[in-house]
Amino acid sequence: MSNIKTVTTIRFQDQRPGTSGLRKKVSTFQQAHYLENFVQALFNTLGGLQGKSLILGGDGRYYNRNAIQVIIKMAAANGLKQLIIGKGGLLSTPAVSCLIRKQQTLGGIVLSASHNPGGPDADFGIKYNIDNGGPAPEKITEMIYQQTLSLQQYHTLDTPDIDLDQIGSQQVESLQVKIIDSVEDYADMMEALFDFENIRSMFQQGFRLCFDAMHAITGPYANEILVKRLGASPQSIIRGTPLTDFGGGHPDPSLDHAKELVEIMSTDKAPDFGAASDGDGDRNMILGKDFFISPSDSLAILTANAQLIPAYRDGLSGVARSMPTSQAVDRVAAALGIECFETPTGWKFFGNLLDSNKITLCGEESFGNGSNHIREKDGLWAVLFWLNIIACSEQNPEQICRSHWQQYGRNYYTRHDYEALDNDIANTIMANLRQQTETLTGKSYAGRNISLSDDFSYRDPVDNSTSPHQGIRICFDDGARIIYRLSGTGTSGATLRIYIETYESDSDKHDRDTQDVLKELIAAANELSAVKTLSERTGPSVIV
Ligand code: VG1
Ligand code: CO
Repeated sequence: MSNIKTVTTIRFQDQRPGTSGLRKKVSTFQQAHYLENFVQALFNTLGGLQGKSLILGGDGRYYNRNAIQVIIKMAAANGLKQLIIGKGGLLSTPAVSCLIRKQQTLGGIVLSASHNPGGPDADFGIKYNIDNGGPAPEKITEMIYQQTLSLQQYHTLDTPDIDLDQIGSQQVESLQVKIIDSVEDYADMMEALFDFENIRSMFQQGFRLCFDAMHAITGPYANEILVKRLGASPQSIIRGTPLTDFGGGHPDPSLDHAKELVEIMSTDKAPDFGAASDGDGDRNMILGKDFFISPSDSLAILTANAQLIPAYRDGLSGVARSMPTSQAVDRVAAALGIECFETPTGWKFFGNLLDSNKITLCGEESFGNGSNHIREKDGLWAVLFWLNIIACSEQNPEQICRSHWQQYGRNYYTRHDYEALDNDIANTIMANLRQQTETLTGKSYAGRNISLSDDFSYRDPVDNSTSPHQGIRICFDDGARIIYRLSGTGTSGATLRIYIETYESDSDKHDRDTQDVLKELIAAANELSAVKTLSERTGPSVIV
C-alpha cells in the first residue's frame, strides 16, 4: 500500500452530530480537512476495518460526488475491505438501511442534509448508520465527536477518482469498490411487504396518483416501483429527476414546499391520491383530493389498518412515536391492546425498540413513518402502505381519515417554528421555560389545568441509557399539550419548535380549522415562553 498518505490535520470544534448526523453549509464541508476529519474520526471510532464492508451513498445533492471520492480513498487507506456504493453515488436513506441489513455490512454512510436545500450555497450532511441499518445511537455519535476533538491526522490515498456510474467492481489498492443499482434491492423489499397485485389492479381500473419527488432522490425509486412495477402512468411523477440543487427548492414534503402538487390535488380533475418525499427519501406527505393528512394522524391510521397489509397481517408487537408527535396513535394502540412508546425526536431512538421486537411501527410528526422492515423512516414505504389500504378498503384518503376520526376522535395538531433565531435568545427561551416547569403544575392556562410539566428525559427500556433535555412538556388534564424544543438539524442560528395539540372526541366538531381550534393553547404557548417579546418576532416563520 505504497500510495497511502498520512495527513497532519487541524482540528474543528463544531463536529458534534445533531438529530440526524452532521449537517453544515457546503462551504463548511469544503474547508480543507473538514470532511476528512469527520470520516477519520468515524473510522477510528469503528476500530479495525480490515475484512469489513460498508454501504455508501447519498441523496445526490451538490458535493455528494466529491465526498464519495474522498471517502473511497480514505476507506482504502484505512484498510476497509469493501465499499458498496449506489450508481452515481445515489442511495436513498431507506435504501442504505435496507442494504446494510441485506448485505450484513458493518454499517453505512449516508450523505444528505435531508429536507434542507442543496447547492453550493446550501447544506450538506453526513451520517453513520450501524449494522442494524439504523442511525448510530448517541453513544457512538458522541465518540465520533470526541475523536474529532483530539484528531491529529488522517489517512488517504493518492489515486485517481473512481467511475461511479459503471455498475460492477473495481479495486482501489486492497479495497473493493462495488457499484450497484441504487433501486433494485429496495424495490424488491417493497414488493415483498405489500400487496402489489391488488395495487396494480387498482391502477388498471383507472386509479390515479401524483407523486412529487421534489427533484430529489426518490424520482428513480418512484419510477421503478410506482410506474414500472405497479403500472401508474409515467406522468404521475412530477419533479422526478434528481438535481444537485433540487431545482432550487426545499426538498421538504410539506404544503409550503410542494406547491405544484398541492395545486394539482385541489383542482376538479385532481388524482385520487397525492404524495411527496424529501431530499433523502425518508419523509412522506400524504394528500387526498383537496385534503391533507397530518403525519401524526397518518401514523395512527397506518397502525389502525395494518392488518390489511401482508407484512403486518399477523399483528403489531407495539408502536412508538416521538414525544412531540400527537397522541392519536396512543388511542389506536390502546384499542389494539398493544404498548405505545414515547421516544425523543430522531429515528435513532426507535432502533432498540425495533431490534428487540417491542414495536413494529413507529413515526414522527415531522412527516416520517416506518416499521421493522428497516431502521430508518421510509417515504415510499408510507406511500405504498396508503395505496395498499386504499386498494383494500376501496375508500379514498379523506374517507379513511374521517372514519378514523369518527372511531377514535381527532387530535388537532400544529407546529409553530421560529427559525434562524439568535442562539443566545433561543437558549434563554428554553432556560426560562425549564425553570418554570418546576412551578407550573396545577396552574391554569387556556381554560385547562396543567397536570404535568417537565423537561422530557428518556430512558431506553432496552439498554437503560438515558437522554435528558429532550424538550419541555406542558401537559393539561384534558390531554392537550404544548411542547417546546430546539431543532438539531439546522445549519444557521437556532430553530425553536412549538408543538401544540388538543383532542376532540365529538365527530360533529371534526371539521374545524386547526389554528382556530388551537388558538387559546397557541396564545398560552406564546405567553409561557414569551417567544415574541424575546425573539422580537411577530409570529412563527413556519406553521405546519
Ligand atoms: C427534524 C425532525 C425530526 C427528524 C429529523 C431528521 O429534527 O423534527 O423529527 O427525525 O429532522 O429528519 P429537528 O431536530 O430539526 O427537529 V430528516 O428527514 O431531516 O433526516
Ligand atoms: Co429526510
